[in-house]
Amino acid sequence: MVVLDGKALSTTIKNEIRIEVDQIIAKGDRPPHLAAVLVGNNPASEAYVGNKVRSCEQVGFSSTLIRRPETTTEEELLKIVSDLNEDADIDGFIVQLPLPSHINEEKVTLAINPHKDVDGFHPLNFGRMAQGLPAYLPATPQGVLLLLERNGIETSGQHVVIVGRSNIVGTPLGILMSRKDKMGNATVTITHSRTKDLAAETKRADILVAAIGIPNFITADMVKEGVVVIDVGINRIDDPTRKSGSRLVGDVDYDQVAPKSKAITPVPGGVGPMTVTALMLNTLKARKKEIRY
Ligand code: L34
Repeated sequence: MVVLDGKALSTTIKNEIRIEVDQIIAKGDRPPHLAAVLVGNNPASEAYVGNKVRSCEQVGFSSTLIRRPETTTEEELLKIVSDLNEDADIDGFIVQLPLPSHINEEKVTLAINPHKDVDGFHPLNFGRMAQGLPAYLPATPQGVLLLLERNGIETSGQHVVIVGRSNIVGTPLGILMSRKDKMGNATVTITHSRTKDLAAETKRADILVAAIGIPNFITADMVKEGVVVIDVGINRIDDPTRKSGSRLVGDVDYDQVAPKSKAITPVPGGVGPMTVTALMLNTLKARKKEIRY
């Protein structure tokens, strides 16, 4: 069994990005600049955005964190988005989700200039991705593909079973892995809460992706021997033995499933750091205006 170490790989890739940034600066150009908008005080969002800002420092990017209270109106947020769209010093930006319930996430996403949409959440980027055209790819699916690629895991001809159909993970990952492209050419099954016999589906997976948001949902009886397991879930559960009172677990029961797996991602330290690193790659692409349309 191989542990797919997302934390170590993200350090490697960030060092590669750093070399490119140093070259940009050596030419007398400015480094890439990412902005992140964080509305409210969701502790998970705070941690994720904190990791993004820290990663910017590690790769030599400029970063701007725009924090606004939970009470921010949709109109105020749309004004921030419009200002970032106009700001020539900002190569790309993200609005961290989820947003407070009084703000329409779809409206905010649509307001982002697709050329600065380093999250790849704008329908224009999503549609272009689905058609195999140059586009910003969403960070978590891109991070998963990088983790597979850099660990020499073949996807062509493999049966990939994805549990979860969200707009930011399950659906785009299914599209990317079934496309005729690098890290594609897989036969993809997308399963969800209405799937009739879930275990029958997951047991057929050569590569199983869990992205449902339910702690320890995938158990040993649901996978075949030799499966590659990608655990996208990050769930905080109570643990009185920790001084924080809690710990992070994935959607996969790691202790049970790992012994049956050929390779498996840990939580934390698996897909999460790769998501952040994929965002750094998109921001570098934005600085280099690599995605043209
Ligand atoms: N706009 N909203 C927007 N873009 C995104 O790409 C995200 N996502 C998801 C939630 N909302 C978003 C993230 O940034 C999930 N996500 C994310 C980012 C980083 C990590 C996990 C999810 C991460 O760094 N995980 C660490 C542990 C972090 C902790 O201690 O809580 C890990 O090792 O898995």
